[in-house]
Amino acid sequence: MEDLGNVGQRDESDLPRFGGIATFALLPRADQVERADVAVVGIPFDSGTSFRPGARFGPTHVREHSRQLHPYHAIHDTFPFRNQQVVDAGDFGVGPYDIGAAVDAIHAQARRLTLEGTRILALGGDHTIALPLLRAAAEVHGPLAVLHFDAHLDTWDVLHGASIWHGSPFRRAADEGLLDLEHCQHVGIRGGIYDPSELEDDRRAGFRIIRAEAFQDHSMQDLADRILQRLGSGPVYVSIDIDVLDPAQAPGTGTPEVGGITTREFFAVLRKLAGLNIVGGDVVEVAPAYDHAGVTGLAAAHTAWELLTLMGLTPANRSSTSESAVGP
Ligand SMILES: [Mn+2]
Repeated sequence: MEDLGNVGQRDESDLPRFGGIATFALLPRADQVERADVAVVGIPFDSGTSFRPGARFGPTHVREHSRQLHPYHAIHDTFPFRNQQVVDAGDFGVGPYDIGAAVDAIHAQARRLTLEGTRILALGGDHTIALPLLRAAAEVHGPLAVLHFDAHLDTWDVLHGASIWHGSPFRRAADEGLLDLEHCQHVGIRGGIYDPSELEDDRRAGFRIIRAEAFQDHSMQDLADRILQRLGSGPVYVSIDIDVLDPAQAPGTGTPEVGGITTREFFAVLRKLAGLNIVGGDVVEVAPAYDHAGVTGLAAAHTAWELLTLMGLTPANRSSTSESAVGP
């Protein structure tokens, strides 16, 4: 592989992986390199949560459990930190009291990065943060195909008088014209709904649904093929709510739902999605107070690494890097 001069993970010979301050995957900080293709940012905000709070502590928890992520991805035969410059850009500044002000603050900080050509992988935070991130990404790329892994639809309208909360980001995004309504896909849905009209609303917001039960009835290849067909070749935003996983594999989250998918199923499908034009993404809803032995932190950190790997295999990145960087 051609040496692109990108700075990768901290050298282990100086300090073991368990020592030192934890940037995501022990990657350089944004201020340690000249430019970034992808910035991992933490967004410590959970005031849009409808049930158990605590996702504001997610970014720190995920970083702490990302120390064991390695430089080589064996399935894709690629080095995700070598074919693109990935940095940890720290946390966005965001206050907990005013959801509207917080969303504006996240948008302003995300916009600064996206206008520089840096793609964002955000660590939440609750799912509210997807709305300002979608606004920033759509401003650069136009309407987005959203690939959304979650136990819940998150296309609901108003709750307790709030139109912006962690159950509404994709409804608001559709209303604002940020989504490509022909190319959005939910995966892993199984949460409770009050009325079938919610499913009609969801369809109008541009989504089709692969429920969690489909992982029992279909092969991983079939599911990946359906996803790829639905998303198409335009710009894709990947939003991952850690509650898509079964609570046995990710207990540390705000609105757990039993009957979820496993990390093995999840990664099997994710790894069949190379070639998508991923322009941004998030891993949200990690609430460490409900975690045990770092199980959720590890799942989220590894999920972010899988997503970063896919971002390194996007068509734009492939054309600007060596041919040998391309995985299967
Ligand atoms: Mn969600």
